[in-house]
Amino acid sequence: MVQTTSKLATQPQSALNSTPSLKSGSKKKASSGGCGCSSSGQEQQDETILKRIEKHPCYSEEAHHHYARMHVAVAPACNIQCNYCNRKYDCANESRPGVVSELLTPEEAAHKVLVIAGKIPQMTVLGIAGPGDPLANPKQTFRTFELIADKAPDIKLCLSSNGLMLPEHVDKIKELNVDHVTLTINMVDPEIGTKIYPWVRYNRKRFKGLDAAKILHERQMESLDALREADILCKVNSVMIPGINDEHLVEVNKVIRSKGAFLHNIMPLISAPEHGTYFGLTGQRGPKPKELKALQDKCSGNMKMMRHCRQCRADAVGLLGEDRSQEFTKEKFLEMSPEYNLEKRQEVHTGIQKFQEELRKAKAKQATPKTAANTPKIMVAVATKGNKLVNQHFGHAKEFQIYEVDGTEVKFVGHRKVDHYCQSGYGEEATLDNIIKSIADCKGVLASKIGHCPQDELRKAGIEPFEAYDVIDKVALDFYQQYLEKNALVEVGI
Ligand code: CLF
Ligand code: SF4
Repeated sequence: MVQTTSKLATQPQSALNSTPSLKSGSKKKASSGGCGCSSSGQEQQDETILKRIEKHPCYSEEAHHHYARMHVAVAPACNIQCNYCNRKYDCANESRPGVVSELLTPEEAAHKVLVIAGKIPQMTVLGIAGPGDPLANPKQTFRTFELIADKAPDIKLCLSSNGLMLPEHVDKIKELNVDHVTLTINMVDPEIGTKIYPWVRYNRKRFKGLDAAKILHERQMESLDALREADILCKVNSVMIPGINDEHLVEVNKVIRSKGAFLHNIMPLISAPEHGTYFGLTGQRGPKPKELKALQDKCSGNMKMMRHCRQCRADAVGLLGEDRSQEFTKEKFLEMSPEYNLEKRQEVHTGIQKFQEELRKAKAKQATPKTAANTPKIMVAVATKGNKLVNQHFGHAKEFQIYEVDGTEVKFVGHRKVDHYCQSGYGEEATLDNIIKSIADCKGVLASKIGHCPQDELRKAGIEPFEAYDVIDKVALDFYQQYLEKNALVEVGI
């Protein structure tokens, strides 16, 4: 076992909350364009887009380690029926099924945002994602955005919709400066749509079967066009439903790409009888992590894939991997005073940016480990509280981030939710079994501390425990080197 600690890793919180000590004198690397020209229009465009997403934890994988989002549940109604939703719970197009959020008025929502903007200055994005469809509730949705844009101008506004009513509202969305819109598109073939959507309400009429799916499909395609024309960044969520649209999502990916979508988020169907949904009651299964990854890999050559989605609730608060919504229930936040302070927030964001710069420099300095010619790709599970660091005890992790490592590159590929092992100071055997099952495809688990008992059990399952407190990339590469040596894949002296 190796214990590593760098200067960078010892000061993440100070870097977030005060002016960091390292100078940021390095020149920005030109992004790699195919022609090698450093000032092409394409590069300028890339830079502009990077600027637009750099603080959005869903649109930028990098940002999700440092910045938080919050949702306000102001939109109860919906205009379609999805077979994975029973309308008692939050919209399953952006949420984990089975969750009920507290409904707010736009004024209550604005108060909540101003409270949280002060308490969690890393919160940079306000999303409206339910509990129904935001654009089936345009009055509440737009009133909330207006109030926030007026009182908290540095908070980015984000919207998620099934797309049925988006073409009518795209001008208003643009006018309010909502720069990020998510559409949930599960099919581009209405025949497949009939297996997902039993009905759609459009122009005050309810349509069923193929008619319903055709209307939804046409409106979703119009929505993609409208968002592209309005230069609004569009992410597409697709729910992967094995046996229904799993193979078809490759076609969906091609179509949305051709229509200018920026990012594709293929999410697993979560289906259980207790959710009372059609799919839950008929035994429709969700995909296994391996199946989901295989599909994401298949689509990744075509466009940017989102792999860090946490299927959050309609009143989610915090970093994507944490849920702080219970700290801000209606009862609690109505008693709190708004502490929004633009200057303080900007100070914290500058601290985060400097810390990110330090991380980039540390990564650039890092020597590439010695590797043999055909080194294998392996997966590792990481316990982290954020900041892109291995900085959490194994027993405290409620999820593990999963990285693919090949000796030179450390790539985030997903996460696995678990019950944390350490309950009131004691390890739970059954919980450990479940954790081991959920990370069974990983060769190592990286955490700041791992108890003796779980270490033994992890080893028995072929998962090597590795203790460190440092930048994830560095620890993963250190582990990889040890893994290769142990498996005699490195030729001595090369
Ligand atoms: Fe919310 Fe969605 Fe905006 Fe993000 S969530 S409205 S784009 S601010 Fe993000 Fe949550 Fe996944 Fe959605 S992790 S469910 S993708
Ligand atoms: Fe449920 Fe969302 Fe589908 Fe409406 S769009 S039925 S709220 S999952």
